[in-house]
Amino acid sequence: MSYSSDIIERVVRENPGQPEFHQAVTEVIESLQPVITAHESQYRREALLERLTTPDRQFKFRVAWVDDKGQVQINNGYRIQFNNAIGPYKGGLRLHPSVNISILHFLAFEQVFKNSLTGLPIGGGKGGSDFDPKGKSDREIMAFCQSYMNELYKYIGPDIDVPAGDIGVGGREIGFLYGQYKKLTNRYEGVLTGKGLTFGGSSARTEATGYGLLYLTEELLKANDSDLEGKTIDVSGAGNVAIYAIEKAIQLGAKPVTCSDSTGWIYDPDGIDVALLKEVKEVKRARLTEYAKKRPSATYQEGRGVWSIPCDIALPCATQNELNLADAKLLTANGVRAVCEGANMPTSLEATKYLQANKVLFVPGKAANAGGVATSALEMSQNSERLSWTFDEVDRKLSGIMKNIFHNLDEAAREYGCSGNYVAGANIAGFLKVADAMLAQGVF
Ligand code: NDP
Ligand code: 2IT
Repeated sequence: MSYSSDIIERVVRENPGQPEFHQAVTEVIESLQPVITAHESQYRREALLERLTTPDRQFKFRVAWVDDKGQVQINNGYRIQFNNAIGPYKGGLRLHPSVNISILHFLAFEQVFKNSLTGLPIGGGKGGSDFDPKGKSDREIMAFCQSYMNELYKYIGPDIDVPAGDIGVGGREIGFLYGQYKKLTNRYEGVLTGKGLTFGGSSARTEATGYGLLYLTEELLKANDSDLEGKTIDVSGAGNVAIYAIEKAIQLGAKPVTCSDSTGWIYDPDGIDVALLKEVKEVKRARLTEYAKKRPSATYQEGRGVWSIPCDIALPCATQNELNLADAKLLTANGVRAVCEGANMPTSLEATKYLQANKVLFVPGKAANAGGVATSALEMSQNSERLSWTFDEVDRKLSGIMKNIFHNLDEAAREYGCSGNYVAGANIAGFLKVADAMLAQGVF
């Protein structure tokens, strides 16, 4: 059996019942084939891929908190420290009822390659809880965040592990988490990113993932003799990534016409009104039905359906496996030119293969959404030098980083004989740096 198949089989055996983790590992290991073939005997002897697919350590703990009725509630809290070969563990915290060890393993594993692609010195980690923030009061959110940090603070630090936001974790939650870390440790330091601008946060971190997605998409189109001007875009999601992807797409001359949340979706042929979307989602924390009520050109439908709207570019920005084979076929039949992932692994393996086989330009999340964590790394730099940079300074750096990422993965794909396969390019470029650092640092 090949070394690659051995590794995939081992991960499945060692991590039963973890389909998302198996999916992420399969995608990466299959596309690393040309590199593995070239170094097979060394990698086998060093057990490099076994080590790369096994987290350094992981924590699971009880999170108890009191709800507004005085009832004690219990959730599972997690933090996975996957790999710190090139820098301190870095990655978001997800609060969603679906959170489990499979989802966190996949996210932390992907984060290792993504963080490497940014060119900045950050390793990979991820954490979170099955706590559901929907419908909770601010006090309940604070009670949960404080209790979660009561355990998490033991494992993190500005040179150890630096968490940030993800699904269900934005500025409000990071503020509560930071306050509790400070209370417990009596230290004022850059242990979390995505902080408020008055206490060490970076300008443009809120916008960074969505803006970065569009900077990369623009570069991808440029390299393929096209641009964003006048292009119709399908976006899914209506959270942090989706909102700022829509905002930047409009600024760059494109027309995003859809967005979605977990209960329904909007089609707005006049183009999404991003100010209204922010008001509904960021200020009122309401459902998308509120958007449709205030916007005569928009229609709202229950369930899922954004990929049925013909478009030039699709940007999945909600969650994993939200774009399946049937969606990929429909998008292709409707003439889609490019799919760039704003979310982590939103496209199923079958859908990815179908899009690639049908010559749709496809950039995986670990490259396309790396602007968020890259800007988090810029926040760490600012915290270390106890200075803060202007919005324009950060935004310029972000744009440069995203362009570099695209060219690095484009070149890696060419070098290894799979030109235009940006999945392989991203995995190879991300992997080589981490592999080199692991081999240089010896066996552990
Ligand atoms: P948010 O919590 O801000 O928004 C998530 C959006 O996706 C919401 O509109 C949510 O709807 C919708 N959604 C639909 N179905 C689901 C589901 N099954 N599970 C969770 N959400 C669902 O999260 P972000 O925008 O921050 O994250 C979106 C994606 O981008 C995730 O895959 C995340 O890992 C990834 N990402 C985020 C980065 C960041 O900096 N925030 C950086 C890089 C990647 P509803 O409101 O109804 O729940
Ligand atoms: O998936 C991701 O890259 C994030 N949620 C952002 C992580 C970070 O540390 O900013």
